[in-house]
Amino acid sequence: TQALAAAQPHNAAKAAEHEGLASDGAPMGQSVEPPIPAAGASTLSELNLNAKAGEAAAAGQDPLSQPLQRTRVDATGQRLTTNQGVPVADNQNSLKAGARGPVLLEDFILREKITHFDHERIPERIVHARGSGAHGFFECYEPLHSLTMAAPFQEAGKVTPVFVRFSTVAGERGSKDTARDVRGFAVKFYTDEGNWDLVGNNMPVFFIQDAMKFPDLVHAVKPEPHHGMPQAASAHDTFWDFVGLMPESTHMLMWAMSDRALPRSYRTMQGFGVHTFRLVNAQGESRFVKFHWQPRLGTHSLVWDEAVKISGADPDYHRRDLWEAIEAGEYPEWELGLQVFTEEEAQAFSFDVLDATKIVPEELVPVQVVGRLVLNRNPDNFFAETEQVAFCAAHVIRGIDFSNDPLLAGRIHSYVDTQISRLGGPNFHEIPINAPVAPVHNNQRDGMHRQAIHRGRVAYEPNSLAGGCPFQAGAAQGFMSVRSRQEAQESRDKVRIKPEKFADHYTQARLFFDSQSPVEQAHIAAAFRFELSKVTVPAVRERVVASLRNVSEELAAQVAAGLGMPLPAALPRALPTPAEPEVRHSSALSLMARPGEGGIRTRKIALLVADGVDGASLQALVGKLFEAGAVPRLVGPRLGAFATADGLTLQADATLENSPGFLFDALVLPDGADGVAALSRAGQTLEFVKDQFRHCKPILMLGASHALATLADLPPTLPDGEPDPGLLIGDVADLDALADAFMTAIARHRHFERDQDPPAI
Ligand code: HDE
Repeated sequence: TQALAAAQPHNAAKAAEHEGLASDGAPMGQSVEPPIPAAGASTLSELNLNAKAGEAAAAGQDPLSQPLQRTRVDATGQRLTTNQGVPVADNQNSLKAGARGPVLLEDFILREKITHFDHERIPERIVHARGSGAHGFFECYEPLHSLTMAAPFQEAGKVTPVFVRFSTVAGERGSKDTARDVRGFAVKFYTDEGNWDLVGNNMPVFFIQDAMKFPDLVHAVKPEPHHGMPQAASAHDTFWDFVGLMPESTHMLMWAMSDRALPRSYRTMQGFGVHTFRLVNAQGESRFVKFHWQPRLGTHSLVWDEAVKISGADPDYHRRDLWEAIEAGEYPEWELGLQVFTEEEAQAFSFDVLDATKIVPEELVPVQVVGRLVLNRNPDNFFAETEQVAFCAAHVIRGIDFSNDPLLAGRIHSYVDTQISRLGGPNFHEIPINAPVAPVHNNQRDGMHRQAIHRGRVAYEPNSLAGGCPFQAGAAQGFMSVRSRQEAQESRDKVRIKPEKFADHYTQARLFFDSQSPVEQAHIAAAFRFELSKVTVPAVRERVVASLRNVSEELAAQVAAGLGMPLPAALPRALPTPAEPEVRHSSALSLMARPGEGGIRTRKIALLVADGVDGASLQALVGKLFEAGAVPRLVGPRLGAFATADGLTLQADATLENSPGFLFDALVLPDGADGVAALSRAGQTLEFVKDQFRHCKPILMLGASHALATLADLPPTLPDGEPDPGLLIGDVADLDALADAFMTAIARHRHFERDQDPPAI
């Protein structure tokens, strides 16, 4: 991984920069001396030897495509200047006529500073405003020549730089990370044949089938327009009113109400391209494809009560998690999987592959793993990179093509269009984070914020004055003029209708629900109950429950009971007798199906500390957890040093106040009667223990700390009388065995055997 990391154009200088060694790296300060004009200069501006003309760009080179290094600014050792490079002597006082006199209009330094500040904000994204990004690379496992010409898949071991942005959908830019929401999973591949953006989500289906409905969907889920509430939440009348009237959203609602809407981390969620795309090979043969990202760490989610609490204590929970993992060298990793199938196979499916509310079950078309994605560098600057990155569903490269999915068609239009207002004009492709590493040559010119300085007098094609350049790539270069062979043409009458199979709104919703483990099903029912309990209009609640009867009678009954309402009649179906599905149970749809590679790397573990605890056992545990790659933290009633019963001094890393229990994946309660008594005097300790228990996380109680279990009213066994495998109680004499059992319990993530609704604690 490190060798590959070093090979990345965006990464090469990172280590040196951090150590301040970037001598030939980022220019110090903003201004860079222009190079001497090239010998043999031939244009007018080159001949007049004006130093500003610079060297002619190397043939075929896009001056904008150099690694981001070219735009990095480092002020170390530099003096303060204005934007014009004029040194600023005093950055504290404006220019006045006398010490107590009026500020002078001529103070261009003050005016420049304030004016720039006044314009610092740009519009946030219409959707997916809240997000976090990172750099990395995609590595291909095997060449896929028979499937596609796409550049990243042409050689085993080929590495393509990427920038990835994860996001929530509904909330504004400053909203919390742990909202119940779909997550965006957008990947920009800087391939040597141009940028390819795979702009996906962490759920493989969508709420609607046709782009025509997207503005309606977004207006319904965003804060209600009259009072601007609620923020980053779908639990309100307008959202449920809309989806209740759009039965096609039912399948996506099952995903959105599942724990997938509450990822533990961006690092532990899957990603999906959602639409059916095409792969096209050098012969122009195309096959359909669905894209899947599978996290190496496995899939893991929060529970709702925990997500709500985290949103208060750390609204940046996912952003921080991604940042810290990368800074620690624990590079997040996913494998790319493809489901490839032919046009003929698709014709025979019981569902329509052009319908973005349908999946292709993995049991029907297996997922073939073709490469891996590694995120190994945090951005230098949030605004310049994460905020200004512009993904676009229309950015495909040769070898990748669209299907006729009508939702995708709208996206092909929308992204470029929205960037023009968000990023202030048509030249946003020149912003460093968006500039391809492949050369860019065309006759598009000018416009707001143009940076490239195009040479010569020809800006049209065909031309003879510039030798016909830039010339059409054409078939001779292997770029086909027919992008992909299409299926047999259907009737091309102009119609505003849907294909027949789009009308089956429930078969796959049922497949999803039936494929969940009992605890996941219970969480789905609880999520519907919670969301609908926030709806104030009873008819809206009823319509949704009526629709759920078409998915699962059991689910509908549970939700109705939870809302204290009688079960309404089932909603009439658009298609009374849908086609028999090929797959009725797909274990791949359960989060439990992907436990990951095991181990406890990067899990955050709290060890409570106070004066009088047993120090040696805590120290030993910290060492073991650290060795296993976890992140142990000593949490005390305050910061600073604590004197342990056995004469050690332990420093707290965090406090019960600034780092509540729900921010950790597991908890250790220490031995030492005095220490336990001190901890129990702080009210937060019992909340800490209760939250850990309620969220089904592992707890290790050493010696005297068992008293805290009693104080917190923890049930001594599971509801069925069996011992709780996530609750480890023992004496420090058995520390080694306890530590091993604890780490095994942490590796399991949660101990849902203990999950009860309503919670016992
Ligand atoms: Fe998007 N979507 N979308 N979307 N989408 C945007 O583009 C749109 C859809 C997705 O981190 C916008 O740059 C339409 C599906 C992600 O910057 C906008 C339709 C999927 C991101 C837009 C959809 C997505 C966006 C807002 C229905 C999963 C964040 C700002 C036809 C496959 C990218 C922007 C980032 C962002 C339009 C539906 C994923 C308005 C019209 C389905 C991950 O252009």
